[in-house]
Amino acid sequence: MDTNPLHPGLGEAHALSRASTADAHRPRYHFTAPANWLNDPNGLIQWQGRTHLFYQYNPNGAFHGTIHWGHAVSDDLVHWEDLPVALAPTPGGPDADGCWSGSAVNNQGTPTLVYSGVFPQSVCLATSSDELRTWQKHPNNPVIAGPPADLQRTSGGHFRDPFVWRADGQWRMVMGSKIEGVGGLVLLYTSPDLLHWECQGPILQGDVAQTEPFWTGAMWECPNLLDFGRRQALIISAQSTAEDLMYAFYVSGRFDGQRFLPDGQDILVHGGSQGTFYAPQVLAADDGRYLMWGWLKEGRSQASFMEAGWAGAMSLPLEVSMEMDGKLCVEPAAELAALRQDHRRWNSLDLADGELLLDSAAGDSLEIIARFDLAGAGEFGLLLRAAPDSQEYTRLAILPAERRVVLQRDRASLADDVNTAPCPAPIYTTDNGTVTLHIFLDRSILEVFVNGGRSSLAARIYPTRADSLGLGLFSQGGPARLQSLDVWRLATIW
Ligand code: DQQ
Repeated sequence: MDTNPLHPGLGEAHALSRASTADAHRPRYHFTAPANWLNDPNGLIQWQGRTHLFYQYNPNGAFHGTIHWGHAVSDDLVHWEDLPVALAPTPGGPDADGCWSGSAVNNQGTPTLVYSGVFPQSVCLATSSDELRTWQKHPNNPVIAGPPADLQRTSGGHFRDPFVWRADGQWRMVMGSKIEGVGGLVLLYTSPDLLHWECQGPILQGDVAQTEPFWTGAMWECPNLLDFGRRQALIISAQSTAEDLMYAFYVSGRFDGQRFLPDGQDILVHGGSQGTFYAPQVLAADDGRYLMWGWLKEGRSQASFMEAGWAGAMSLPLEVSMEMDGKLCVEPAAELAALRQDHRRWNSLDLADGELLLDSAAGDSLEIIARFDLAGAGEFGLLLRAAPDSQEYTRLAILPAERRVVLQRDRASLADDVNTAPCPAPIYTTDNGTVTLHIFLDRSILEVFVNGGRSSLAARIYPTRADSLGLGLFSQGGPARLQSLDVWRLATIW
């Protein structure tokens, strides 16, 4: 096998496979690893104007195991260049079983990764002296050997995903943890130097028995703290069991430096009961925006993705903002407009009961902005990846009476090992009776932003037929009115 210098052990063929069109499910403008397994985004940092994305990566196959940190860099948030794998487990070291998730900081000019060693779960450091290209592990690792003594037993040793920032002249860090039988925990630590840490206790604790308005699971992973000035937000990924990663949610409220006092919460990006968008990490960008990437899980069997040779994708670069009422909005970053090609527009279409395929806008790599009147009976919306004979299609339906958007996947794939459960997302407010769906379709990925990102959803679909490319409109149970429809084909980033 010829060797790819960036990814030892991988052949050139693997490295080039992202650019190939042979695999009909491989995204064209979402970031994926050159091959094999990818999960959480890690270590997001901007350094000398470039954005670095690290990610949980298994170079040994398309399955979760021997977790390394993959690394890529971008000048524009959209196109990525692979860099050498940043971290690999050290036999006999605190990360011998994997370099799990963590974050990156600029420590007085020294780029520093703060990551989870396993097993036992601990906090480790690595620094770079060649502009983030290669990384040296700190001789004092682990800098935190495990959860505080009183949590050692009750947490079952679950203690991971350091998220570090600087405030008031010290380093602060939140960690994910749990108390068995009680719920998830976010722990706060402080440090003068990233080496010596003091636990300040939990800032927020979940209730595993509470299932409304949604269940927050038994273990909290990948906490992020966002500061919007008057208010703050914690983004948390909820795990029910080690095998069952559910979804990311947020809690908004006030963080007083010791405790997080919540006054609102919601799912961050919807995706049905087995969510797709998970373990997001937020970057406080140089230009003041909060940018976010999440892991888009696979929705097909392990046998299928192992056969494909790759698993997992990053979400688009997303911007997170907070409304006056504490609600978080998630929108695609403006930089994505650079990918737009072949614009088509339709204005003022009255839809009778039935379907209308738009032949000039077919494709599997599309950006779509559709504005509908919310008034109307029954349900209406878009058909995506539709075969000409309707054997396969995905429906994105607006249900006005229920104030919901539902991604209906029961006909999305003829394969029998894929998740076809419906994905609902709420319509929170209408803009003058209009509902706007901003949709990114990238082969097996769908990301949808409703009314300026006041709610959003992400899902995976796996059409089997090469001609499942149709884009259309439908109305069922009454007429509907489309105010406008904009469609672009999006260029590939590879
Ligand atoms: N993924 C990492 C953990 C984290 C989990 C392991 C979330 O650090 O808790 O790959 O997906």
